[in-house]
Amino acid sequence: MATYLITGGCGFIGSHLADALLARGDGVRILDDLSTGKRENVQGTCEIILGDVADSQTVRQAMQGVDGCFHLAAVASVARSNEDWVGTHRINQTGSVNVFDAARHAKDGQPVPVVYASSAATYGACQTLPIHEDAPRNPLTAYGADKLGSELHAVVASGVHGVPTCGFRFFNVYGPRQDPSSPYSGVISIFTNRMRVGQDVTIFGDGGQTRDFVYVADVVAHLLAGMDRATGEAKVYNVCTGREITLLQLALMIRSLLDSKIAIHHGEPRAGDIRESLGDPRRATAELGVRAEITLEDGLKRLLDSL
Ligand code: NAD
Ligand code: UD2
Repeated sequence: MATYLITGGCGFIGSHLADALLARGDGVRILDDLSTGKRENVQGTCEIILGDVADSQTVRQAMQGVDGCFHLAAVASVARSNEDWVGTHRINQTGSVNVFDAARHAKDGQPVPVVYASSAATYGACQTLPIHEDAPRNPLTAYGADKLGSELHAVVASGVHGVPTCGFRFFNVYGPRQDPSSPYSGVISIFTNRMRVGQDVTIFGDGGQTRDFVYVADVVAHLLAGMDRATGEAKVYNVCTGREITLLQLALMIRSLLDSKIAIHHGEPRAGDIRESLGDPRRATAELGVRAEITLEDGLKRLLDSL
C-alpha cells in the first residue's frame, strides 16, 4: 500500500482519482482550497488539507512522507484565466513549481514522482489532425500558457532535481461531478443538466466544430499508469480517444439518449473557439499501455445514470 497526495482532489477529476486509489487500497491525502471543488465529492476516507497550492510551505507540508503526488489543482476555467491573469498564473504555474520543488525531498529526504495535468490547450489551434504530442505548442490563452510553462518546469524537475514526472494533456473530459454551473463549464455537463430537466440548449455557432471527448474513468486510468511509469525524461502524453464528434451530433445524441424533444438553438460563435480538436492517443497506448476505451455513448449513459 502506498500513500499519494492529490492536489485538487476535491474537484471533478481529482475526486474520481481518489475513489480509484482508495478502491485498490492506497492511502490518499488531498490538498485543496475548495474554490471549485467540494468536500462531498470525496466519498471514501481521505486526509483533507485545506490550503493553497500557490503557498510553498503548505505544499511542502502536504507532500511530507507520501510516495507520489498527482497534481491536479488549478483554475480550470480558460475564461477565468484570461480575466484574472496574474492570480491564475500564481496558481497554475507557481503552484506547479511548488509541487515539483516539494517533491524533491518528500520521502526520507528523497524525491517522489509527480504526475500532473496539462491540457490540449497547450496546442492552441493545431492545423494537423489528429494532434500528436510532437505537434507545435501554440497556446492562445493564459491557461494554455501556464500549462505549457508547467510542462517546461517538469523538465527542470526531472533533469535538474531528480524528480520523476509524467504529464498528461487532457482533451475534453466529461463525467459525473463535473460542475455545470458556469457558462464556461464543460459543454456535456451543461447540455445534460439542462436537457434532463426540459431546458433547451444553445450551440455556439453552426455546430460543425468538433471535440475529442474523453470519459473521466479513462482519464483516471491514464493518471494511474503515469504514476507507475514516471521517469526522469519528463514525458508528456495526450489523453484522448482519437475520435471526434461535432457539437451538433453531440447535442442530438444526448437528446436521443434522454428521449427528449427539447429545442436545440444556435447562437453566436464563441470568440476564439477552436474549430476542430482531435487527439492522437497512440503514444500513451504504446508507452504506458493505456487507452481510452469508453465510447461517447457509453460514457453519456453512465453520466445520465449518475444524475
Ligand atoms: P475542478 O475545478 O473540478 O478541479 C480543480 C480542483 O483544484 C478543485 O477541487 C479546486 O478547488 C482546486 N483548486 C483550485 N485552485 C486551488 C488552489 N489555489 N489551491 C488548492 N486547490 C485548488 O477541475 P477539473 O476539471 O477536475 O480539473 C483538474 C485538472 O485537469 C486541472 O489541472 C485542469 O486544468 C485539468 N484539465 C481539465 C480538463 C477538463 O476537461 N476538465 C481539460 C484539460 C485539463
Ligand atoms: C476545453 C477545455 C479547456 C481547454 C480547451 C483546450 C473544458 C471545460 N474546457 O475547452 O480547459 O483545455 O479545451 O482547447 O473542458 N459550447 C456550446 N454551447 C455551450 C457550451 C459550449 O456550443 O453551452 C461549445 C463551445 O463553443 C465549444 C464546445 O462546445 O465549441 C466545447 O466547449 P467547452 O467549453 O466544453 O470546451 P473547450 O473545447 O472550449
